[in-house]
Amino acid sequence: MSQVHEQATARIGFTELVALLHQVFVNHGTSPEVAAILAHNCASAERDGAHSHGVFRIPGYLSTLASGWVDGKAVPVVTDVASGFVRVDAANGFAQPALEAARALLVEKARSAGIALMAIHNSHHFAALWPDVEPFAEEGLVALSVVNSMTCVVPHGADRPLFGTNPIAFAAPRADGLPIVFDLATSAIAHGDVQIAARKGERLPPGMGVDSLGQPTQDPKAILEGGALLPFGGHKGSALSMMVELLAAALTGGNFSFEFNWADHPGARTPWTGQLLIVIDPSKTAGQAFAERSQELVRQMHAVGLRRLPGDRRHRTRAKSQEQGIEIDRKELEHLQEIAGL
Ligand code: NDP
Ligand code: PYC
Repeated sequence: MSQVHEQATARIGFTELVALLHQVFVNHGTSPEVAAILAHNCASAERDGAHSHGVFRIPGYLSTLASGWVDGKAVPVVTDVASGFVRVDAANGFAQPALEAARALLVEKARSAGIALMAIHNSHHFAALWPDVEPFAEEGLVALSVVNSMTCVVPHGADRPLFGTNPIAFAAPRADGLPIVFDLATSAIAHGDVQIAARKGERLPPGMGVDSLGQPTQDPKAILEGGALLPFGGHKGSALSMMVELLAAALTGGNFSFEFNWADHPGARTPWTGQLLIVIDPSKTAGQAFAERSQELVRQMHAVGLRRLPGDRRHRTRAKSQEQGIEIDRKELEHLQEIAGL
């Protein structure tokens, strides 16, 4: 007797996934404008295989919206502070619509002054950071962004958690290829990946976190249930994480990762913090030469044997998704269709 097994995964086009997620967000309390930005962001992560911040995040977005912790209809307030400084109050909404609201002004300032920064506060960032910087490099600019999250990382040499997972993302144009982009948590592993490992019943590599007694553990559940993460690279990652707290919170006017209390909002998942972006116009120093110098650096890296640049895996996955559709867990897709009301 032949048995028909249902495929565990399905494929969906990027535009279709964006439309689906847009409907999900609108059905759960965001404005159509915010939904469009979040849907594009989340679908981009899924398309590029950035799974810890793709559709895996949807339940977290929806529970945080339902809890009233974040305003899904917030309208950001942009202030033109100085020749190289834009401030955005995200009005307790998501960070990406705040970035979008002031993006054109930031680029105009960077092109005029050579450098400009955007300080976003009163914002919730629940996504990968590379989508915030990569588009700047695609238009010839260098961009750096940092965002702080929620207390779950023990500073190097300390006993208890204080820092967030605090990612840093960087993007630079290069002459004959895709921009150079990296995006990394300053914790040894992103919180999202710990959740995914716990869900799959997998153990983590050594050195990622500690249990509730402060003892090293490879059990993701022990980290999530009263334990904590460690910074990557000991004192070095810890210093970078501290820098992110200073730039993303102290400088922007946002909360430090330890400063907000979501206990009164059961279901809240999104860190209420800040984000800093610095954008540089390299044509001010080197004309077109910067992108050529980037290309030369990459060439030399390859010449000494490097096979994988940061971003390569993501762009390979993107190309495959564009050719074959985005591969997504079938049950997850059916659930999204259900909550989108399709
Ligand atoms: P990874 O450790 O998976 O990757 C970090 C960077 O290194 C990526 O640019 C990646 O490129 C690159 N990379 C990975 N492995 C290699 C390798 N062997 N050789 C060369 N380059 C490599 O990311 P993290 O786990 O640190 O972070 C995951 C995501 O979580 C990020 O997008 C981050 O923004 C997000 N995050 C968001 C937070 C928030 O508050 N919003 C908080 C913390 C994390 P590639 O992508 O091509 O693999
Ligand atoms: O994966 O560490 C993480 C994270 C925190 C907030 C959003 N993502």
